[in-house]
Amino acid sequence: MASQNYDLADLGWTSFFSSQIAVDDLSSLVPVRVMAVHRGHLSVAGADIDTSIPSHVPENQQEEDHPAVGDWLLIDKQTRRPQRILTRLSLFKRRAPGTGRRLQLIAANVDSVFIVSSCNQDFNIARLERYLVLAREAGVTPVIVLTKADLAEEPQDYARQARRLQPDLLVETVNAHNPLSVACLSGWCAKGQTVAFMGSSGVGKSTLINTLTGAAAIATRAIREDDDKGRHTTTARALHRLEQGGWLLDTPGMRELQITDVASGLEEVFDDIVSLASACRFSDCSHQTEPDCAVQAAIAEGTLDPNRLNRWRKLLAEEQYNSESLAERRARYRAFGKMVRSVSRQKFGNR
Ligand SMILES: Nc1nc2c(ncn2[C@@H]2O[C@H](COP(=O)(O)OP(=O)(O)OP(=O)(O)O)[C@@H](O)[C@H]2O)c(=O)[nH]1
Ligand SMILES: [Mg+2]
Ligand SMILES: [Zn+2]
Repeated sequence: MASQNYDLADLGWTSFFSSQIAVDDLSSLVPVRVMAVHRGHLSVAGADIDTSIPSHVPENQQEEDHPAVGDWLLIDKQTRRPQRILTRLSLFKRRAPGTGRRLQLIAANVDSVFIVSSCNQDFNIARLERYLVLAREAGVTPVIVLTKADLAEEPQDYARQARRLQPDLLVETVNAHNPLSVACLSGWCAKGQTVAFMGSSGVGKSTLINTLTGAAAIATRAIREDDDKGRHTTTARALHRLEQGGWLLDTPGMRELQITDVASGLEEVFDDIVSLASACRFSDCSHQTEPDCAVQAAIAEGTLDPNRLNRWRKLLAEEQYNSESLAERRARYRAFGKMVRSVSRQKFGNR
């Protein structure tokens, strides 16, 4: 980040954060915003502060207690050690891929999110729904940004499909290289506002940020795209400053976005199915073969797409699996083991 003197309001500081600090705190502590998270250190900015501090986190700390990009921290004026993370206005997180499947923080204190996809084979309704669930859960306004409109025959076909996902959903099609084309996005990037960019690798997140900031500051993928399959051009999460005062948060494309703790986000994005389900005869209807199932009735009438029902089922199952604590999962397995033992006892008798 270019070294400049911002005041706290420039950085997105509001009464939501100032109300969390006591007068006593301010004698020894000072608020800073996390601009970028690197291995072992954090770039932070505050009033007359633009520096790098160690990101040492005490052991046994929950993942959510780690600083994420966008966080507001109170740091010690003398030692510069982080003392406290202020309560977040919003938080994006996912279940990291791989064996540990630990929680991974993506961004904090974001006001809106640009869900970026391209008008080509990257366009995928299920993936858009997944990001939408995350945004609604975080209470952040989503805007679907469809890039590479200049390369598509009928970019409006993609926009139409995206708009069908939710009533009132904001959808823009752009050529990410063209400043006039991306001008439609500047409304979300006003002073003190933070916009996160999310979407698969290669869709043009960094290109969009370069065009919006008017600088070719961030590396974007070179032209020979096919050679680069699966390689991420952006590797860190960092905030970039806009001339007009907003903050753009670039993130690396995520190959796997496992959702967790998003029950209410799911209900919002799929509220059509949820409200149908409330009219089913059985409150625990599985919407498969039960009589008087309002969901199956809507499918029969052609008002609900069966694929949408399947996508909802899949996300719901994933959400439940990922959100279950280890203790809950053990209890479930134990109960299952007990049930199996009792069934085999009834069947075969106690031998
Ligand atoms: N013609 C055209 N090319 C685009 C557009 N948007 C992005 N590109 C190109 O697509 C490639 C990938 O863009 P990037 O901005 O690096 O993609 P990214 O989303 O930041 O990718 P990661 O950092 O890997 O997550 C680059 O070669 C861009 O020039 C667009 O709207 N039109
Ligand atoms: Mg990038
Ligand atoms: Zn039903």
